[in-house]
Amino acid sequence: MAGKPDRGAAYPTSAHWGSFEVLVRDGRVVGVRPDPADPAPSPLIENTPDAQHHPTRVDRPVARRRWLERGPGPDPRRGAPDDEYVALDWDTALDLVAAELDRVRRDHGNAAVFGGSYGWASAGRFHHAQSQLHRFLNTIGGYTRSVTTYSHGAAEVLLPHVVGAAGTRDLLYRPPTWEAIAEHTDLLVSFGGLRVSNTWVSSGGRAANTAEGGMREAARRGTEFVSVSPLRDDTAAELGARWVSAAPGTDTAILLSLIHVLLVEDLADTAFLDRCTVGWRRLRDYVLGRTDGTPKSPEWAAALSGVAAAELRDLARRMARGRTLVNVGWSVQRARYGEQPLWAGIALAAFLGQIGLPGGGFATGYGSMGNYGGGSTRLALPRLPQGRNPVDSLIPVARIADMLLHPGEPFDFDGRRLRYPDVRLVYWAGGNPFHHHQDLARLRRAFARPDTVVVNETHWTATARHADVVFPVTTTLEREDFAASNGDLRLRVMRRAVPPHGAARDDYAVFTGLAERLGAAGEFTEGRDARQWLRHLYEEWRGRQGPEAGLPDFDGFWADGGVDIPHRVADTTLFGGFRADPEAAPLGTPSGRIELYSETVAEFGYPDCPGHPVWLDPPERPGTELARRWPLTLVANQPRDRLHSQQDMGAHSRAGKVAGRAPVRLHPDDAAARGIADGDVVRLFNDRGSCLAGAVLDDGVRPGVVQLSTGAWFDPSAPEVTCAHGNPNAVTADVGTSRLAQGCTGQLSLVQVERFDGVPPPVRAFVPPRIVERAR
Ligand SMILES: Nc1nc2c(c(=O)[nH]1)N[C@H]1C(S)=C(S)[C@@H](COP(=O)(O)OP(=O)(O)OC[C@H]3O[C@@H](n4cnc5c(=O)[nH]c(N)nc54)[C@H](O)[C@@H]3O)O[C@H]1N2
Ligand SMILES: Nc1nc2c(c(=O)[nH]1)N[C@H]1C(S)=C(S)[C@@H](COP(=O)(O)OP(=O)(O)OC[C@H]3O[C@@H](n4cnc5c(=O)[nH]c(N)nc54)[C@H](O)[C@@H]3O)O[C@H]1N2
Ligand SMILES: [Mo]
Repeated sequence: MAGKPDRGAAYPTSAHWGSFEVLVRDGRVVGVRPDPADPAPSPLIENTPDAQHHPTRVDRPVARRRWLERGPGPDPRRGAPDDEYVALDWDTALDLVAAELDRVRRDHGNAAVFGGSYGWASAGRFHHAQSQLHRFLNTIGGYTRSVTTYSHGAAEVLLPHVVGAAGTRDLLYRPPTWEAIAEHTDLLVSFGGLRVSNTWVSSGGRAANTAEGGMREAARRGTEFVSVSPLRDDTAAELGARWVSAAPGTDTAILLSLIHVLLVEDLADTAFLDRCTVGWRRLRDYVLGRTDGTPKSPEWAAALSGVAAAELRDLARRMARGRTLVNVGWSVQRARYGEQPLWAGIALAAFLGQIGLPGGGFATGYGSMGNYGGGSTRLALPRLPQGRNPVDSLIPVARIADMLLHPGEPFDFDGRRLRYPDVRLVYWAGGNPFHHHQDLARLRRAFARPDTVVVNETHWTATARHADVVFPVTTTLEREDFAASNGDLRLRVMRRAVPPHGAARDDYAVFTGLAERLGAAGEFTEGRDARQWLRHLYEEWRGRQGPEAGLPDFDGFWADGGVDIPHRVADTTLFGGFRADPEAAPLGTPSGRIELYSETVAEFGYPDCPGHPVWLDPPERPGTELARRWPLTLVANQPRDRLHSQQDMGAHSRAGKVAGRAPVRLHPDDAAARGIADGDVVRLFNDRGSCLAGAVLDDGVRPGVVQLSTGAWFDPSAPEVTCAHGNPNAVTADVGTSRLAQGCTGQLSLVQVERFDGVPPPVRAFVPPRIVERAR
């Protein structure tokens, strides 16, 4: 038969990777179509059809056989690849988990329930898994929570000391738009590049991907770009950026040397420094070597970074010539001593005297997320209220394994000495720690400790496979919601496109079921079903926008498929008001000024984060003792082909695999020295662990660097390697940025790479576990 094939009905939807339509036939997603309003749709949407109906979907509630038979308790076999699960009906599964929550809170107190549950879950303002979990746990007495993020944990803790809490919020959530950069910025120097694939993603999804076009437009209108990074393709070729290929982990040295040049060549803006900062003379003395005998000169930085001294000198002079923006990407702070490049970056912008000028100064996040530079939202978006957590126990998010392995032990965090709680029950919904955490072999030992692990999941991730009870939950395509991210252009309706997979229920239904059993249903649901919550959250948000916004009521919004978001802030000059009058508009720091020396931080007495930015030599860096055995620096950055571990089984993600494994890029010289050819299976290893990956030779990778992005589903099924599939967290180090922020340091570690000879073990990540029927 001629003519167009039947592509099915189209349903608009939103994911963190954009707004698009799914095409549905006979209750199945058969394709996707980009939103015509999106100027640069992300290819990540191509993963959705396969992921939606994949055999790894969890289709019914299950419990681990050993947990069912032996009862709650530590279990070193938790997560064993050959573990068996028993299928349960919903009532039985909910009864078991409710009883276990009750036992733990009664016998050990609510702090023994860890509900941090970090992760990205899915777009959608109501069915947000973490919000649902936190709200539920708050109705039953609270939980130990986690604070800060894997994304920019060092920034969240350090920056309030340097520019105050409001200044930190502005930096992270209200940066100048790409439009403002195009208008004002002569030179944008970005540490960590401006990776286009990272801008395909915004937390909560975005109506249109405007970042890619924004960068191009700035380049067209004359903004010049410099990309300091170990990878040439960290910045789009069309921007014509100068690539400064630097050894990873040495940005602080580079930044200090740029300040050095400004000082010795009399290019520093001392009037600005006097008026708007405190402590600059102390930093100056350190940079000039007066305090430690080591001038932080371009020659000094060149030896560490591999960037020629002449190039650094030239860069500093160029920066002082016009309107310059210093961007420190989040990757740069996701490493040991990650506080330092942020602080040094602000210091450089201050020595340039550019903070508070339109398109100038300091920023952190361009190229890290799609909505950064895409405007901001003045009034909070609709959000499920989470209630109040009466438990004050907390951990910095990336200290999860330490917490489970060291209950009762003290740790430092931002000037406080805290103790790890004795956690008995871990509940995860909407995150994948066996994707996101470092040193996964250690995390497996940590997950053996609690009595019970409960996971709500759409798919059989490695985290679900470390759970004692798994509740199958719906994907966004199986429920109704609406989506928007900070700075978004539109609040968009997400229609239900297909029926729930198997027996899957919404997270909301799971927690309603548990709340009913624990006598908290009234408080948790407030008598609303999901549709009524959507109406309620929308109307509450509409009320806050004021009548002048002219927003339709819920029925109108739902029928139209979305509304433009009012009160968007399209243009901001960071710290403009402060610069104009520091007395009248002080920052929220103790001095009211930008603190290039912080008395507060100095008094914490942390050798790994003293009172002003300093160069601290990380243990895992080329040239260090460890580098004799592990000579290559692994850059574990964000994957181009998906979001984190989500939809790794999708067509687009699969197409990027090499020999069925995650692609690892290395320089042809490093490959040749190891007898590695393009397409070979290779083994990355150090003392912590090992993983297999598929080699890709690329001279756009700095020699001495290998790049293996995160997100290949962790596969511990082969005894000879920690992960057969290529999850870099098999080899990364589980250590905080410093005692100040305790942020994630997964971006950089040292490894050796060798060709894997012999028959590589199969990848079993996408084979679901064995599930047996319950014996009667
Ligand atoms: N080595 C190294 N490690 C890193 C990083 C790095 O740079 N290097 N980066 C870190 C960063 S910045 C981040 S943000 C983290 C990301 O880590 P995560 O956010 O944990 O990664 P995701 O794969 O997005 O995990 C989300 C999980 O939620 C599930 N999910 C989706 N929708 C729903 C839902 O509606 N309900 C429920 N219950 N579950 C759902 C998905 O199936 C998926 O398993 O990784 C960190 N890890
Ligand atoms: N497609 C896609 N986009 C994403 C995500 C995803 O999973 N997939 N995740 C999202 C999330 S949660 C976050 S937090 C952001 C993260 O945003 P970023 O942290 O900015 O992203 P990364 O890709 O980890 O790192 C960007 C680049 O920094 C460079 N780099 C690494 N170490 C160093 C260093 O020491 N110095 C310098 N100068 N450069 C270095 C690497 O070459 C790397 O490619 O990305 C978001 N965007
Ligand atoms: Mo992140």
